[in-house]
Amino acid sequence: MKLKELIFLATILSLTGCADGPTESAAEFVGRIDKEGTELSKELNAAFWVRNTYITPDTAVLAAKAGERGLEFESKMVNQAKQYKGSEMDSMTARAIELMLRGSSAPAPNDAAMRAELAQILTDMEGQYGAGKYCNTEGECKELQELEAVLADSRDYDELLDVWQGWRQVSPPYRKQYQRFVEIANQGAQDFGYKNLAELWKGGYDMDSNTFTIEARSLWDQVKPFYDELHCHVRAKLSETYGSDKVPLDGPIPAHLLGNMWSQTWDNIYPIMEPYEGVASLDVTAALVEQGYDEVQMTKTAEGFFTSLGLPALPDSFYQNSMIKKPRDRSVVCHASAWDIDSGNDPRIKQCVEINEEQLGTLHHELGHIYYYLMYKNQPSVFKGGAHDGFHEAIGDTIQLSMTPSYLQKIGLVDEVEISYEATINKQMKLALEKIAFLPFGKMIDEWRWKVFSGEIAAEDYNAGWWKLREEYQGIKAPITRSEADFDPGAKYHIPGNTPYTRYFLSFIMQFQFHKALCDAAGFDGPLHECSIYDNKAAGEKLGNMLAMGQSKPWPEAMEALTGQRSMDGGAIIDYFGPLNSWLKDQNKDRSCGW
Ligand code: X8Z
Ligand code: ZN
Repeated sequence: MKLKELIFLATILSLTGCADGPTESAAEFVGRIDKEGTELSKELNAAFWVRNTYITPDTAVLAAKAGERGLEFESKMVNQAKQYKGSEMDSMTARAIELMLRGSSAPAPNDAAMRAELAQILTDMEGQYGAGKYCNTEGECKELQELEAVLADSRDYDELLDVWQGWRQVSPPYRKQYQRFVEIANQGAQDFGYKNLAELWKGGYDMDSNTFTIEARSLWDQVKPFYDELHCHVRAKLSETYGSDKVPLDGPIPAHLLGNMWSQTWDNIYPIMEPYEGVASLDVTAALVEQGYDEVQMTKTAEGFFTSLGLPALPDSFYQNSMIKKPRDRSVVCHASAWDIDSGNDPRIKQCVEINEEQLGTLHHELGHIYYYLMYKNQPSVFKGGAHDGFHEAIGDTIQLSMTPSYLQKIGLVDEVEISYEATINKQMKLALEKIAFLPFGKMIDEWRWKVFSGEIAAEDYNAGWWKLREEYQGIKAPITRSEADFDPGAKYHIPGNTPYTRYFLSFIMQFQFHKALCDAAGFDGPLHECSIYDNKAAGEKLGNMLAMGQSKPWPEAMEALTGQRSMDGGAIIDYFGPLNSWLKDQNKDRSCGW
């Protein structure tokens, strides 16, 4: 090395403090990051919020710049945190440093130009998705929510196909950017000390990444036989509806017939699947519309469940600052989200609320995030987070499992509650089409990304790799020929939005575990699917105490505080659906299942 280079290196080292070791104690470092991080995140959130609720070239500039500053902060923080590895410190400081070293979903590379490019790409991809539209040959244009409504309600094979392929035209323009994102974020992961971004993502669960992979796989193995029964029955019914030339009885199901743009939940085709016609058909959407619910009332209904448990009312600022109605005059990112702005003092949701049952469910989901924010508000900023990301996703959904017919009757959304075997099977079918159908989808998205990040799926094979996993896990297939000119993974929000997805798979399993534990706490004695914890303060206290822990402790401790178990377990979801599982086995006994 030449003298000039040596001097340069020495200057850099002394600037970053590497040459002499850390200049502050580990506890002082954590305290300083807490303070600086809180300040910075307030500012960055402001920029990202405006970007998400007002997509223009100007807000892209603001958000990308903010993102760049966030990445710079992260990069410095991680490089400093590394210096404390192996030093003596109290357990709380050690936990804080461990969490810092985990990095984020798009970890910052050491190189400043790469950080700028990363922030730019992420801002741009999310914006393109958010502003996406499909204009058909007649020149009629539809936004995502309108296209989703066609997928949900139409039973016309060709019309479904048109919107299915139409929405997928949004993503090829950012396929190249995604490829570049993978390169840069992998560099970030390596700068943090991981092999690649997949290893970093899998490293966020208080166990080594291999153990986590095995754990997630074994949860899937636990529930797969039930999924296979559901798939078999749904395929048979769709074959009756569309004909066996369109839906052959021995292969995967065409992906546009399942009532959802991504075939991730299938409850929209419940009318085709209803086991006992007309029994206990609860039309919550009709009740909401008839009773003139608006967006605020829908949100207050969801809030009412949380407060019935003894959790606090939402602050006034929540209603003032949230976006719960789709603006008419501009593009926004409609994909629902919850925001912890100003460290628990200004929580907000962003959702293009429509007056229907599904959106009421999503409001509960989002408020689950909001109540987590409120309950861990007094933790230091590094501990503000779910015990793991699946916990954060599971809270609102756990509450939804308590929205039983009796609860809906209590709040005036259904007239009378029918109690019979047939009513139970119908109710379980509707829920299984949402919760069980989702499981392989929840699992495969990150299977794809893990392979993309590790290089097992090459950039030239993004689309083929995607459909291979769609078929393997979900037993579905693309309804028309796809090629590498397409970028079908990119037509799902979480890919351009870069939100890890295994969290939802875990959540869909754990929410039944949580529901069971809360029903026990409430002293409920009966079949799990009949339990509602509405108005029960004992259950609320148990939930609130777990939420208040944030991520201050490894997740098995939070799990134990709530359920008494220290691991994730698919037993509760299988138990819950016991009656439907037997019913499906009986229906399928003369069918040949599998694909
Ligand atoms: O993205 C979400 C939430 C926001 S965290 C609306 N969900 C996943 C999805 O829509 O794909 C909730 C369930 C799965
Ligand atoms: Zn969520």
